Amino acid sequence: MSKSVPYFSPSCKALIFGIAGQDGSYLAEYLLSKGYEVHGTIRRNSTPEHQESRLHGIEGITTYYADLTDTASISDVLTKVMPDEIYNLAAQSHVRISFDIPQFTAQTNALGVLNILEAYRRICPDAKFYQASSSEMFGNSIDDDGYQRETTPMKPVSPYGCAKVYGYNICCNYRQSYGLKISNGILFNHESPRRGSNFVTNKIIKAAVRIKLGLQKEVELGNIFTYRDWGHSKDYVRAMHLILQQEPGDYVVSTGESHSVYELIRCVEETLYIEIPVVVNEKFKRPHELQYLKGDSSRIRALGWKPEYTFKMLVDQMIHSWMVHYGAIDDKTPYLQTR
Ligand code: F7E
Repeated sequence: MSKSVPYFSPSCKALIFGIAGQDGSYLAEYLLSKGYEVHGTIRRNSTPEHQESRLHGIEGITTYYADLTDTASISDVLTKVMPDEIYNLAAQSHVRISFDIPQFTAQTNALGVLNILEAYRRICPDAKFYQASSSEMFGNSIDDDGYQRETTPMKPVSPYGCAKVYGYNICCNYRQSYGLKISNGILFNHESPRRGSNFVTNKIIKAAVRIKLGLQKEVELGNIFTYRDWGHSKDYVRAMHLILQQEPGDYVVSTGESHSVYELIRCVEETLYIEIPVVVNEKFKRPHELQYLKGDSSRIRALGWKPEYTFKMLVDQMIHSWMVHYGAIDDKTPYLQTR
């Protein structure tokens, strides 16, 4: 254990809002490995087979139906669990879709945070609270040295970003007003084989594997000249936990490396020895685009955190996962033999 992480009791109880998501499922595994008792909320959807698909094979977690827009469900789960640590990872997380459903996005990503905070300060105010804040809050604001950091002004360019800024600010306000142990992780893009396939990394990689296997001819994309700082979700859930072991505060979590969507396509092409024909479809463009993200994570790195996955390792792992999914290789095949 790194020096900066104080001792925490192995009987610690964690409650993860949004446990069935990419980050929720990795965080559950990570906390279980540290001896936590792990509880989490899931949201009802019409295909029960998919509801907990990322949680299959994770033993020892307890799940509850709850929704950030349903205040009674939040109070109920907090009262039942009485957690030591609360992680709010629940959100409408797709930026382009937030332009189609802006009110739902605000109700969940903005007022939903307030709903949890209000219940938490009444029911279990001694707990620590982590809020999943996002680099999308910065919009096109960049410091002179080309990075975004904790002090960079927030100028969001999407309904998603605007709602996340509210979530961030209300967390800071409740920390100051009520002395609650609330922290924000300002996470830059983070991906994995568990990423939804309508986010650009997994959409491109899934299509590339299908092209390689003769199942698809091309991929339809929006703006491929934007830049993102892509890390691995597994590295980022370690950061979430580390943040809650500190004095309450706000931390950027990023790799500090930026690649364009076009560079990602080139990297996948070179790894699979294929060409990926791209058809631009306006449907996948956003009315207002965030052009460039590169995060300075010095503050959390000073606590001993650093990413273990490189961009290429992330891409290789995601390719491998789709190759296994389509039966082209078995899961014992090493990544470098996916070609
Ligand atoms: O888009 C471009 C798109 O949807 C990345 C979420 O986790 O990270 C994520 O938000 C870039 C954008 O992620 C397509 O225009 C081109 O410039 O994978 P994405 P995102 O919008 O950056 C932040 C930090 C969050 O907090 C969010 O929750 O790729 N792009 N063509 C496309 N994007 C998608 N999805 N689909 C396309 O066809």
